[in-house]
Amino acid sequence: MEKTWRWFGPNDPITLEMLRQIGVEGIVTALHHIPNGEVWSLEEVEKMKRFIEDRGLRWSVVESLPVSESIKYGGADRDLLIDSYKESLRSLGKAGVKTVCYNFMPVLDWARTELEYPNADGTSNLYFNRAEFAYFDIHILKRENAERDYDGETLLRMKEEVAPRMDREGERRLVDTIIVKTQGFVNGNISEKDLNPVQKFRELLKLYDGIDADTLRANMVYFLEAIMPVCDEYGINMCVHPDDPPMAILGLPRIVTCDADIEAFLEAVPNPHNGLTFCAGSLSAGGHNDVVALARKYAGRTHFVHARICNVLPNGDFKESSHLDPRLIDIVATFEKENPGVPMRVDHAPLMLGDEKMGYNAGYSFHGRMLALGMVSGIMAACNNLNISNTSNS
Ligand code: DNO
Repeated sequence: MEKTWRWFGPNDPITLEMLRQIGVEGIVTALHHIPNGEVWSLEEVEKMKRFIEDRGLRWSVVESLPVSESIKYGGADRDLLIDSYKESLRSLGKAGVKTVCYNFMPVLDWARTELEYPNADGTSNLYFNRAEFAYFDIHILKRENAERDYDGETLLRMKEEVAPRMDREGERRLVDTIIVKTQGFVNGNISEKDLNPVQKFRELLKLYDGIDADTLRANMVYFLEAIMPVCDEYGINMCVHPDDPPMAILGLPRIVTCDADIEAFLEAVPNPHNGLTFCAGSLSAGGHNDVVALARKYAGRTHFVHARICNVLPNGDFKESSHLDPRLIDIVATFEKENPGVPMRVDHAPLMLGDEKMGYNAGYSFHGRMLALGMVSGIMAACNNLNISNTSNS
């Protein structure tokens, strides 16, 4: 796999010069300064590409070219927004940047309740506490009938463990984590500048009143069919990011959560440019997914790999596991065998050795990711040098 790294542009405190020193080959980035829905001009794309190439690297993947909410819920202006999307794809195609990651998650991109969950060794990780999430949904967002979406055990834990320790500061922190810090830098719906993020979030949720999974799926197919001719013309590979976590949340439909979902969108638009971002971490956050088997099944339709993996606890909480988790070793071996040229980036590594003081975007530490990249590079080298490969499926 090509070793890539998510870099947030010229203002990222982690510089391209630093990345060259640690063995990064390709850059994953976006034109973060352009608001969602606006066209990425050829000039802007080329400027970013030059910036990267002048420093001895290449722009391998766009993460993300965001899909506007209106395209997802099928708003009146969706065709106009799809036209802008196609225009941005043309700019990327002309500049030769040909792998584009996006997602089709309504409103909320990825969800965590804690950004610095302490590990025994002094590092910290991202964590999803189901009972805290239920508290956010039921007591902060006050979503109608929200209780119905949680099992009895989670509701009990919310009442007995979470509610007694929640105060104004705890609630503020939860809101900040769930809808500001994890979202601000990835999807643009809510930013640090919003004074009342909860109210804004409620309004965003309302856009999806009456939109079920089938409608969302039809809207995704509509979008993909509209953009495929541009992808064919320029050889652009689209790769949808799985839903994180891979299940319906906050009453919103989610449609890239499991084997059947992946099969459905690949079959609905059977064009090789319609593919998957194999985010092992997102898929493994649902106990229903056998992520190792999914890698074997979909390696050929994968255009981009996110290397990380989660452990789901018996109560439904999940946390990031080590990049040396045996499942991840198996997945890396699969891709090295089945799709060796695919770009791969490590993801959601721990905060360690001073990372926590640097104000990095949540999940995007330097030392933690550097260590993770070292681990994954080691797995790759072992697979290739010792000729270890997954033979169980061949
Ligand atoms: C979180 C990321 C996601 C991802 C988008 C792709 O850390 O993996 O935000 O970039 O869903 O569109």
